[in-house]
Parts: sequence; structure tokens; C-alpha cells
Amino acid sequence: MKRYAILLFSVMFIVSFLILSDSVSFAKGKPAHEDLIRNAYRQICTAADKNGDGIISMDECMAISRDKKKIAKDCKYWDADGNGVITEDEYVKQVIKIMR
Ligand SMILES: [Ca+2]
Ligand SMILES: [Ca+2]
Repeated sequence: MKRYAILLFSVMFIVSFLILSDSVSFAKGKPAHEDLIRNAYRQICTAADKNGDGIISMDECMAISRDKKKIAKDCKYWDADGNGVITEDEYVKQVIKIMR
């Protein structure tokens, strides 16, 4: 539960930071906030990546929260191609999608 709170907090923090920085960062080709989202993914990994391969599997993702219904939905969303693992690129892509 506590880990999930940390995860939610870091996501919230990044999203609010992005909203604040949107006006300054949008003009360039690569979104400046992509690095922030990558950092968020790495933070989630330090809590959730049990086998240390740098990728969050469905099982590892499901272990983030005891609220299985909610976390299952989040994990499924993050796993954009549905292959059972959430890569850094997928996570970045999906978070950017939420923000649009
Ligand atoms: Ca892993
Ligand atoms: Ca995937």
C-alpha cells in the first residue's frame, strides 16, 4: 500500500510539473518532459522491479498495490502492446497519451 502511494505521488508530481512546464517546453521536437517520465519509470522500477531486469512484468506491476482491481487496470493500460511486460518506452508513451 505504501509503495503504491509513493508511486502515485511521483506520477502526480510529474504530471503537475508537466502542466507547469508545458508552456515553455512544447516548441522543440522531442518533448522536454519525456525525460521526466523516464525518471518516473525508473523510480517505479526501484520499488517494483523485483528481478532487476529493468522491466516491469505484469506480476511485478500487480504487486505494487493491494487494490487488485485498480492496479490491474493501470498495469493493463501501461502495457500498450499487451505482451505482459511494461517497458520504459511503453510507459512513456502511455503517460504522454494521458496528458493529451
Ligand atoms: Ca522485472
Ligand atoms: Ca508491453
